[in-house]
Amino acid sequence: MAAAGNGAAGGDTKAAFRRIYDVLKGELLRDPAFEFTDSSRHWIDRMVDYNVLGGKCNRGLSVVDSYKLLKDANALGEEEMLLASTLGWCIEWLQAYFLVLDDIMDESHTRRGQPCWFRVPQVGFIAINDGIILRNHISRILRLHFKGKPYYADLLDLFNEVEFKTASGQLLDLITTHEGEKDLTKYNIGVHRRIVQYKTAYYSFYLPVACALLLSGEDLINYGAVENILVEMGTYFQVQDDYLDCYGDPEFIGKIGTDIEDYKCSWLVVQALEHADESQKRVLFENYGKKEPACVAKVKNLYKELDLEAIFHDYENKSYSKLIAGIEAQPKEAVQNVLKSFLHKIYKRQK
Ligand code: GPP
Ligand code: MG
Ligand code: MG
Ligand code: MG
Repeated sequence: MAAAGNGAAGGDTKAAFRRIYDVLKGELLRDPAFEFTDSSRHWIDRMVDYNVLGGKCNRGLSVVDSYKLLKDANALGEEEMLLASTLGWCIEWLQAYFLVLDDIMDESHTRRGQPCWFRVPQVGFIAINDGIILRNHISRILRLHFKGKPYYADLLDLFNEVEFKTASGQLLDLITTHEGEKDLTKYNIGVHRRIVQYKTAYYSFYLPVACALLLSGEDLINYGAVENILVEMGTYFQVQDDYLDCYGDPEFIGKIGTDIEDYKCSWLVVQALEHADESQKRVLFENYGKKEPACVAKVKNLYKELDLEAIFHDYENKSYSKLIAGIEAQPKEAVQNVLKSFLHKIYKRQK
């Protein structure tokens, strides 16, 4: 059997991973549901390319890398690579589904360097149904490639559970931001933590490693401590996302930040509230959550005055040390390697 892929997320792994995308998309396009008209098949083809591709694939590739580390193998056999990559792509599909809908809810403009899918002419609210189709593609992929495996039921349960957690986090994110009830005094680090753990950490960090564990024949019940570390890592990742929303270069991160305009309970506004004096707080109360560029500029100026950049870099260093200490307390070396490899993918990321 040909060995596919070598090294953690090396070029070969990426290319082999990418090839599996074409296989999976081909299978979905051959679905009897799209036999009747070419236009429906073309729509799905374009919609899937537009929304599933173009990201960093950190989540998807982490399934492959984690599986390799858990098996302590330099390379995977063809069948193992197919299974691990397929699960990786299921997470990329899940991410595409979330992003299509999140961009509508956040009224965002760009994603991965192109207009958000719902802003593409002739798409509009069809994007909502496309989101539902992307979600259902995951169940079809899992059925086609995993039905009959001893861990099939656990996989379905895992995806369902993680989707529920993410949607619950999205709900917290959205209702905390509720129009008409703007009250910055309710924003604090505890509220922020709850939102980001649910809306980001489970699907972005726990899910890839949990998929690799199930593939290795492990029972997730024995990995509660690993779950906790991954949720912490995901929290750090979303703090970076909040930071980049304001300080990232839109050209580079591929999206224009909307957190200030959207009145989000972002890590930055929570820090600003913690460090501001009374008059600075007044600036925040008067300008946060308003669409006018002048109001956004006032908030950004205040962030500068409070040197939130330095506060963020300090947070970043401390989070890293804490995560490494937690990882090194894990009894299994292979598990330590999985967690470290994931952490090093995101530490000090710029996009
Ligand atoms: C990221 O929040 C959270 C998600 C993409 C989860 C969405 C969940 C749904 C059930 C739709 P974000 O809005 O900060 O992300 P970004 O900055 O990438 O828009
Ligand atoms: Mg959002
Ligand atoms: Mg968003
Ligand atoms: Mg964001």
